[in-house]
Amino acid sequence: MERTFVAIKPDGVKRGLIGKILQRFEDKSYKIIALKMINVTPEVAAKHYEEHYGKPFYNKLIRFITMGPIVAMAVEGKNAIKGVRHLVGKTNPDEADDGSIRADFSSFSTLNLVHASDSLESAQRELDLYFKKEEYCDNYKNMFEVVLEELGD
Ligand code: FUP
Repeated sequence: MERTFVAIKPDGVKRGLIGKILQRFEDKSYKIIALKMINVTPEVAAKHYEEHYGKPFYNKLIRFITMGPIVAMAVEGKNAIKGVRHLVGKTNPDEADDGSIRADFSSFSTLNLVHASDSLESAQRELDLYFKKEEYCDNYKNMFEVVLEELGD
């Protein structure tokens, strides 16, 4: 199982889409093992987006992610990093596959509702940036795990 970091960005929170977005991950049998609403500080934002430092859209990106609360979560599942990014859709909502969160709910590149880690390394780095060890609640089985266990998998 892989763990990935997902955030519902301030546009998703402000637009009242927290429930609908969370539902997409639950519907796909991913397991939410940490969840909290937080205001991202400029320091955390800079660490999160350090790979984009100096790019033309960087300042706007930092202003955007710090403009209101986000919902941060740790999501677990089989091939979760690739699978969650597929559910989220391409960066530009105009290019995202139909049925993805970004295609269905957004039409602006900056206001693309969700962040999801793009590799195992980024996932670990981002999870460590947002969550302390004691904030994980992975002491339960979701239905997917229960069925797999019944199958003897
Ligand atoms: P993604 O992995 O799809 O979230 O996209 P990136 O990590 O490449 O970019 C992070 C955020 O920067 C995007 F969600 C939106 C913003 N961005 C722009 O505003 N313009 C760009 O050309 C690229 C990214």
